[in-house]
Amino acid sequence: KSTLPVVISTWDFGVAANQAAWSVLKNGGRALDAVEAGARIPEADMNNHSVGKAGYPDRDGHVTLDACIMDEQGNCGAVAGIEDIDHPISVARLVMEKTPHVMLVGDGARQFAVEHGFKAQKLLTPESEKAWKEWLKTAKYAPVINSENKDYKLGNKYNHDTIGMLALDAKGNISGACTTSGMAWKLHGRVGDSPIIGAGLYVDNEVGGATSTGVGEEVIRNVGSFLVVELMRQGHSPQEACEEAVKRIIKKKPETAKQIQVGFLAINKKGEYGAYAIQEGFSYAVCNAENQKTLIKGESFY
Ligand code: SD4
Repeated sequence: KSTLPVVISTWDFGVAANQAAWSVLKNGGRALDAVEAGARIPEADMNNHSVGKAGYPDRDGHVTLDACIMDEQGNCGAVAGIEDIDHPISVARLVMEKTPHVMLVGDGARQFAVEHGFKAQKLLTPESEKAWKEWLKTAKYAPVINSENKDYKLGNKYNHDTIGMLALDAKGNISGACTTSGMAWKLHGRVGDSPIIGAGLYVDNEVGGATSTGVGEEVIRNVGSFLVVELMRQGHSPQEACEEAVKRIIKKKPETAKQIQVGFLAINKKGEYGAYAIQEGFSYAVCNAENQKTLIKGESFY
């Protein structure tokens, strides 16, 4: 488990994303470049309705995207509620590298992206629009545990959600990326955990990195990814740290936790990794020199 470089990412679609990250890592490339390249894959995937283009819209029909990125030096950048821009992870990186800020939101983020050469385009696809109109008939906002959970099968590429990715490069440096269209049918303006440093993603190059997926409100409440990294700092393995963070979420709101999904994924400096979720159905992908397309069924509390 300790071969470097290595890249891990959430859900089944992480397998394809890892391949793009691997093409950077295998040539001695930087973890930061790897996670950006990897996160762009589901962002561009038209069959993926939870990340980037073709993501499901909010209650009012706007596709609003959230993303963040963090490197081995503690540099970080994020965008939240950005519209019309298909690669929010790359905008987040530009916020990190070209501004003195960490996060841009809404119109400001969009404007910044356009100024840096991103093309404004409609992200709502006819298919997503149709699903939204279907939802409007009842307009019941109830987060599903895992999208299509009923039919959950490992290897079902589109069974979910946010992509969180963590890479450890040949030099031993860690970076992470997280990108999503957020919970489908959310209130306009709602921001989840995914663009929030410490919640959806955290990297500390002395210790390791962590990322999350699922109902962002519970992750924010517990500063989830930061918690996982701090637990690793205290000596826990990535697996133990993810388990402890999930248990913390359950302990704080046991009734809520029964109804929702939250999953954490973590890696440490040695390249050991682990994951844990509240509910079954979580999966993550691992890619290193020995095995490029590993997909692992995440353990869960329930
Ligand atoms: C959010 N964590 O916006 C993200 C989306 C997700 O299951 O992973 N949904 O809360």
